[in-house]
Amino acid sequence: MYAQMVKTAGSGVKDRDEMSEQEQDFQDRIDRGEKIEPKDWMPDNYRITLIRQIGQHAHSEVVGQLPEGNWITRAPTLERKAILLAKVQDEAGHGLYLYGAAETLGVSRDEITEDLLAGRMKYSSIFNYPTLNWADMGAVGWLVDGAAIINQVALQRTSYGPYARAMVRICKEESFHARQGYHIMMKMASGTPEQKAMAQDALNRLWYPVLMMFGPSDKESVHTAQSMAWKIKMDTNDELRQKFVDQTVQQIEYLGLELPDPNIKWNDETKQYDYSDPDWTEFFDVIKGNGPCNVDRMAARNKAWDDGKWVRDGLMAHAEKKAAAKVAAQ
Ligand code: FAQ
Repeated sequence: MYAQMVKTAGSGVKDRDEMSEQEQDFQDRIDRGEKIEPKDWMPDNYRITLIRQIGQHAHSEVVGQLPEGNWITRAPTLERKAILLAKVQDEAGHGLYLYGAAETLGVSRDEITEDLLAGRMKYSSIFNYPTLNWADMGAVGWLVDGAAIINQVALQRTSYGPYARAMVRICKEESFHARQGYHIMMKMASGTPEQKAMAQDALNRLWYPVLMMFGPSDKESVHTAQSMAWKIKMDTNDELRQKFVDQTVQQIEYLGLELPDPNIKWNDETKQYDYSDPDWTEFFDVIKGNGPCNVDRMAARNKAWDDGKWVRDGLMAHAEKKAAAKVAAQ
């Protein structure tokens, strides 16, 4: 459905004189900072861009449960197990808020899930990397949720009302997620030499994949110009990535760990840290399906979808039976 809509839509940022009167009015509303609501008129491409971004965001929350869910049974203490369980459950909730926001745009959750399972929609590249040990639970919470927060705090001001409102609650929960991750890192970095080495290794392995979460460099980003004109995105990919680096370097230093990139250096002129770009060839390869865990992640999502069919069918049959009984009673 979403994929069909994309095929029929045009693309490219329009100059004002190329816009219809209706499109100009719409752009004026955006420029005034008004929120767009589900029943308001909107250009087809605005709707499609939102379905793509919100849908992919929802899929990321759900697929994102897999690398951490894998560690629930192996958490080192009961307290850590309870925290991780609550966090992973929150991610399912985030998926639900976001699928709900996408549904206000005229697609059903089933349709976009089928688009994901058929490879027509993406989810965040980061979840195609493995979580090898307990230190990775710290690094995921700290870095992955930390990166997600930087992106999502800005999205609380996005122009589409249901998406912006979903982000408010999600950001509150994400901040708990990032803190529990950083707490694991603090414990490990101040633990035995072996624990500190595990924390360093997790940081080193996840650093570049986390930088990739913000998307390709601004030069390579296809959607940024139009999405920013419509305030679907509030900052460019590189701006958010820089914010993340500037915030995280000091956290790494506080932990007493080594910087994962020898080129990270404070730049007195720009008042921000210089850093090395991730390997963009690897990024494009991962989003094409060739990352270390893409096959496993999609197999897990397909299995969950197939195994859940009897539940969905049962609920539908029950709803139909109830509706028929109501009609018969009238
Ligand atoms: N992974 O033109 P752009 C989380 C694709 S939530 C995969 O720059 P755009 C919480 C992009 O879709 C993490 N694909 O695209 C959590 C496009 O391809 P398309 C998810 C990527 O949309 C924590 C193409 O590349 N967050 O982690 C990625 O303007 C722990 C060109 O790129 C969101 O989704 C990528 N990293 O900017 C859960 C936030 N980057 O669609 C569990 C909302 C780019 O044309 C555990 N999304 N692509 O086929 C956004 O802000 C934007 O969509 C960006 C990408 C910034 C991700």
